[in-house]
Amino acid sequence: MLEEKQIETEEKVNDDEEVKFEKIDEETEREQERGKKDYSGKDIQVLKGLEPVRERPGMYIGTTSSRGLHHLIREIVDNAVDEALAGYCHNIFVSLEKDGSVTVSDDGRGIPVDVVSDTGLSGVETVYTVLHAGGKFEGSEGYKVSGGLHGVGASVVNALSTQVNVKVFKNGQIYEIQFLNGGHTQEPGLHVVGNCDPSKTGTTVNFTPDPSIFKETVTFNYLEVKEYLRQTAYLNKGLSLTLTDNREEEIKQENFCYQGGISEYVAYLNIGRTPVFDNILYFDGKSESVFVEAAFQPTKASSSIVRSFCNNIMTAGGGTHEEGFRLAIVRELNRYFKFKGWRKENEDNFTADDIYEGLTCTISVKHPDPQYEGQVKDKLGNAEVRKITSSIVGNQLRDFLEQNPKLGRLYYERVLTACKGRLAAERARNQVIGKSGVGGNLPDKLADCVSKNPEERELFIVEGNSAGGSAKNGRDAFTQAILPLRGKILNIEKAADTRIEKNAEIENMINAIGAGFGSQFDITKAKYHKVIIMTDADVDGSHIRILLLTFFYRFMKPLIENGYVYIAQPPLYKLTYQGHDYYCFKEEELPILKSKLPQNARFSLQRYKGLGEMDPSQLAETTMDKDKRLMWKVTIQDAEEAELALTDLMGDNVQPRKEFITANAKFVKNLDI
Ligand code: TSJ
Repeated sequence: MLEEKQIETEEKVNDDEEVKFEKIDEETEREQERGKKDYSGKDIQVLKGLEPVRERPGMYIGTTSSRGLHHLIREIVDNAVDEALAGYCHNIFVSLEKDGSVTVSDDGRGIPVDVVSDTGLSGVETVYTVLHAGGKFEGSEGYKVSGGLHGVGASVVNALSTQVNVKVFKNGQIYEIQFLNGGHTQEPGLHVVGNCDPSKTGTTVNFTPDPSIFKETVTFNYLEVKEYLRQTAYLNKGLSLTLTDNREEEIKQENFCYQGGISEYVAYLNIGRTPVFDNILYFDGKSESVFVEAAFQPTKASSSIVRSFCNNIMTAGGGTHEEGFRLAIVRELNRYFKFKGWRKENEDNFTADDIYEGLTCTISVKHPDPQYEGQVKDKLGNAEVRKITSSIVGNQLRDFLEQNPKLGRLYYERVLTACKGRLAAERARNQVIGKSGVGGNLPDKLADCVSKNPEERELFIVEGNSAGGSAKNGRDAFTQAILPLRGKILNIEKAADTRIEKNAEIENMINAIGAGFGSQFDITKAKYHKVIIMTDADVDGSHIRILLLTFFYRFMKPLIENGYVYIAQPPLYKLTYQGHDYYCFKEEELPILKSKLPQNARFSLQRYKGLGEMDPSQLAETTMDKDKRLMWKVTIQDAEEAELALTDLMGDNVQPRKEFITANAKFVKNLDI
């Protein structure tokens, strides 16, 4: 699946400030260009249109990394999907070619070839040379629910390609047009190159991404394209998408076509989870030009999976469609459970958390005028969608439950289990927190820092008492706090939610961070904006890191999501030469350092086996000093890997376990090479 959450953040920052200078530069550069080359009138027009895209590709596709490269395929495929949404296209083919280009073709009506009055160009040329041209010549039927992250489309792909070739099969004729070097139309423009069977219609596009734009890579990743096509197939039931890889000797081809649409998507997401019952509930409907589909199935898993989309674009930030769905199922299930007498009138309603535990759902809406919100514009904002989704899902769920009381009962039992777990956890938490409100008492072992500003406060979680002592003596006591952990912390894989805070080490961390844990965790109360795990660069250290990461992932997830969790990287070697100390953080740095010394230089080398071997000043200088240290910010992916690694660590056989940690966990690899 193409995940877009991070795309926009990087390059959009400070756009406003730069614009003025950009404009001037752009203008002078264009003057120079004109002087240099003899462009035809048409070329200049095209250049003017697409030049901004080449100058600031990030503005149009978010990033020029590998992710942005794959976005090109998406932009083109989305056009063909639009044709499928309009009901005219049933098959889409995507081929990764040997020469580095991509071919996308469909069996739709073919892009219009007639002249568009607005632009004076053929439909095909308009689509490819005018920014935001999409939808301008839309037919009368239906609305355009064009996808595309930024809704920009084919012209942007053209601007960022060295070559684009478009063939349209229509009216028994084959039309062709070629663009070179970022959108320069080649003479004779759109022209007829032959005849075809009048029943054959469609569009075929071949393009080659420009390596001077996509500096990181112009190689498409089969798996990434595949996941996007798979997702698109789930979201458009019955639409067939075929991916072919022509780049290797052995040609690879896969087809995705799901008659079950988003219900089949739920089944796919639930591979490896145990459903409460076999049925996947599916509801759909249309109101005020908004089409809503939702499919869901409860499982015995502890986490929920929610995938939502608007116009086939994933809305990772959720939004009004997710809210409407949630309102509907929480309301209707509670109403039904009480109506049945399973839940007594005087008992509390189940919370959304109870009802969502283990739930897998996909929600897809089609909206003629979607509004996206949030920093990365991945949250659906249209307010009316909340009510529309809620009433469509609510009414149909009500009918479904009335007709399927057995499934209703199973659902009730699942929700009751979740509720009991939640209440038990709350009781346990109250016992711990009890007397002194959130966070309980500060742990005795914590050497806190002086500053009261969470933004500059750092909490070092340090393995072992001796290292803890060094860290305490070497720290900057104004901003750096030390919490030593003794021995192995509780293995949370085994511990139920209710037992978790009974463990002294875990309790200490919860109290030191001061923001609660689990569903009650409140990131705004976190007393440190950097929580730094400082463990030895050996296998035991790796194990403790895995446990800590898994703990944060399960019980303080926002801490990771907000980028507050770090792993300190202590050096592996200290080389002393002529009274100066040089530290190596990675194995491969050592030979490089040695090669820089004069021949026959006399130096001494110390290999650090653990944090405990460093004296306070060394530790402070190498691992804690804000200017010199090497730290690694933990991502959700890291934590997920840690969780997986932990699951595999649970066997009783120690040796394979150790091998596993060393081989599989990325954060271990980075440290232990
Ligand atoms: F735009 C594009 F180049 F990215 C592209 C467009 C790429 C691919 C692979 C397919 C398409 C495309 C466009 N397929 N089908 C269409 N259909 C139209 O553009 C079209 C056809 C007829 C009418 C009409 O009202 O008669 C309207 C449209 C938008």
